[in-house]
Amino acid sequence: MKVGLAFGSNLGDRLKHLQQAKAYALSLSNEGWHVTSPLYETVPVGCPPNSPKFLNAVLEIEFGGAPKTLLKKILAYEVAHGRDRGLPKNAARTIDIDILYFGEKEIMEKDLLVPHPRMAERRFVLLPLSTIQPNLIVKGTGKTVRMLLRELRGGDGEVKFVQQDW
Ligand code: PH2
Ligand code: MG
Ligand code: MG
Repeated sequence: MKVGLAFGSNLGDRLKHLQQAKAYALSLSNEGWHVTSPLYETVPVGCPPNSPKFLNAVLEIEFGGAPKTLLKKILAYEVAHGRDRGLPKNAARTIDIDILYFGEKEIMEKDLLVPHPRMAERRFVLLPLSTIQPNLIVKGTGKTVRMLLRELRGGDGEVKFVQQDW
């Protein structure tokens, strides 16, 4: 199944955290298949005051297992790479990996909502995603990534291109 993952880091060596997470995601993907967005620097959205800026990117992999299996692996990876789950909501983090979509699946469980419930409102997700999946229809909205991005008005924070390859 084609799986979209969003990466974010705003603590420590942000680029290194994203690069390591990408290597991990590739290790989960069938034959290492993947498509990667460029890297963006983004203003924090819904984070505590004075939070540092993020680096964000998205990735698509081909995952053969179940969604819950992937979720467990991701959460374990985050904790093993310095993520402190005891901090307040949206506190600065070394690495955040979110499942954006999992093929065409719709999952509504208390620990896993797919597609990601806030992806349609987040420029820091939609802009990177539009570089790899502009015509993907986001379930629940009936709209493509490109349409959702166009509809976003200001106020959702700045998203600046950093580099193509990372
Ligand atoms: N992640 C959040 C909350 N706010 N803002 C930016 N710019 N980038 C993120 O990755 C991000 C955020 C929750 O995970
Ligand atoms: Mg997140
Ligand atoms: Mg997360």
